[in-house]
Amino acid sequence: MTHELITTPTTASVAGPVAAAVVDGLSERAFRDPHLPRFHFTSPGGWLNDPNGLSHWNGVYHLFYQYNPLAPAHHRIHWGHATSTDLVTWTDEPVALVPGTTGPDRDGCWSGVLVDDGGVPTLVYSGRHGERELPCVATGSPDLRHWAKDPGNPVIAAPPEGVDITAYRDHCVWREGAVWRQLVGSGIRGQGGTAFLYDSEDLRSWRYVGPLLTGDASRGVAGEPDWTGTMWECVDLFRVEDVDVLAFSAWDEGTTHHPLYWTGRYERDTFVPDALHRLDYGQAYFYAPQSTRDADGRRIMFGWLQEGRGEEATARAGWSGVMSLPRLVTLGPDGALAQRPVPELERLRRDHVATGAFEVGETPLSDAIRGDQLDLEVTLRLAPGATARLGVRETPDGAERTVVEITRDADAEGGGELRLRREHSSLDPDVDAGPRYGRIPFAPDGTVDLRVLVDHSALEIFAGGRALTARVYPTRPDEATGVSLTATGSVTCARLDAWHMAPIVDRPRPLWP
Ligand code: DQQ
Repeated sequence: MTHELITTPTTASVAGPVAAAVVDGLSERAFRDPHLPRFHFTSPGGWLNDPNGLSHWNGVYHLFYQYNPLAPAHHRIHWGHATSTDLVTWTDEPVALVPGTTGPDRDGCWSGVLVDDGGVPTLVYSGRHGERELPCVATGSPDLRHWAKDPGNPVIAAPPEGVDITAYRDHCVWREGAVWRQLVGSGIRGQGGTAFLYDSEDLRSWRYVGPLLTGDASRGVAGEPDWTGTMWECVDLFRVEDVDVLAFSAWDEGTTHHPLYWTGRYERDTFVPDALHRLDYGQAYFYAPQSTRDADGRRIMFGWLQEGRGEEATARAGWSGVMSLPRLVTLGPDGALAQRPVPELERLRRDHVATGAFEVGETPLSDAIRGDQLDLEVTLRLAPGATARLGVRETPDGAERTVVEITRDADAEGGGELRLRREHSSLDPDVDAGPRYGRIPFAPDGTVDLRVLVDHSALEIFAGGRALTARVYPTRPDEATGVSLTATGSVTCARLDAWHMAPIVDRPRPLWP
C-alpha cells in the first residue's frame, strides 16, 4: 500500500488522478473499518456531509453530497455524486464539482440543489471564498455526469444590503409559473435565523424580495425543542398533502445544532407558520436534510449522520460521515410529519425471524436475532407508566450496550417518550455518550410501532412516525451483536420481526470515480 494522507493539502491544484494517487489507501482503510455502515451510503473514503442536488431525473435518483476525497476532514469541499434506480444500491459517478483554482468557489463548493431548467440540469450551490459563501450556478451534460460552472458566478454578488447577517448560504430553488424562486439560508443579527427570498427569470439574475420568515434567536436554549438558532442552514420548502413545510437546520456558532421544520402556509412572499417541530431527535446526528419529490409523487428525504467518535479515531479510520437511509415523508394524523425508511430497502432483508405475541420479561429473545446489520420491527403495547427497552449492539457480558427506551406517560393521555441511552454504548471515553430523546404518539390502547435499523455505527430509530438517529462505536464490535428486550411494568410485544440486512458494497471503491 502506498502512503496515506491524514492532513489535507491546502493547495488548490490537487485534482483528479493526482488526488487519487495521493490518497491511495484511504478507501481501503475505510472499507476495513468495523464501524463503517454496510447498507447505508457512505463516500468511498474521506469526508462526506450534506446531501445535495437530490433529484429523480429520467427515472434515476441522483444523490450529490458534500465531499472531501483527500481526507476525513471538512476542507475544500467538492460535490460527490452517486446514482441509483432503486434507492437501495448506488453507483459512484464522477465528482461533479471541484473547488476552482480561482473564482468564488476556490475554498469549497458548499451545499445546493439541482433544478431542471427547460431540460438543462442546473446546480445552484454556495461557492466559498475565505469566510464568505455566495450563490453559484453550474450546468450539466444530459447524463448529469459533467458540469460546467457559469462564467458569471457568483450569480448574486452579495447578501441583501443594509441587513446585518450572521451567515448566508444554502439554497432551495423552485419554479413558480414563469419565474424561478430561491431561498438562501441566513440569519439577521439580533433577531434570528431566516430564509431570504429571491425571484429570477433565468437563474442568473436575481431580485431580492425579502425574508420569507425569521425566527426568534432569543427563545430557548441550544438544542432544546423551541430553539431555532441564529442561522438557518439548508432551508427546504415543500408541500406534503395540503400542508406547507419549511425545513431548516438551526445553527449557532459553537453550539449543538438540530434539524427543525415549521408547518404552515406558504403565501406569495411569506411563510405563515402554524407549528414548529423537530425533524429528528438525534439532533446533529441527522443534519442538513434535503428532500425531493420523486416520479411517484413521494417526498423522499436524506440527511447527514455525522461522526460521534474522536478526531484521531476518525482520521485513522480514513472516512467520516454517513448518508441516512432514504426516508419517506408523509403527513401524520396529528399534523406533524411521519417518517419511515422507503419500502425499497426491504429488498435487503435476509434470514427472517418472527416471534409470536409475548409478555416482555418472560421469554428470552431468540438467539437467532443478533448482528450488526439488522432491521428490527416491534409492535409494543405498554400499560400507563411502563417502559420497554430494546438493547442492541450488546456484548455477551453486557459491558457495552445501546438501549432504545420507550416509556408511556403514566396519565395514559396517548403520548410517551422515546429515549436512546448510550452511556454504555462504548468503553471508549472519547465517544459521544449523550442521550437523545423526544415525545412520541401512542395509540389509545398503548400500542406503538418501533423500527430500529442497526448498521455498524449507524443507528436509525422510528417510533410512532418520529425519528431518532445516532452513532455508536462499541470497542468490541465483533462481540457487540446481542439484542434484548426487557421491561419495567406491563409490556406486551404483539409482534417482533427481525432480519439481517445484506450489504450494498463488497469492496473498496475508487475515491475519484
Ligand atoms: N454544510 C455545508 C454548508 C451548510 C452546512 C458546508 C450544513 O453549505 O450550511 O459543507 O451542514
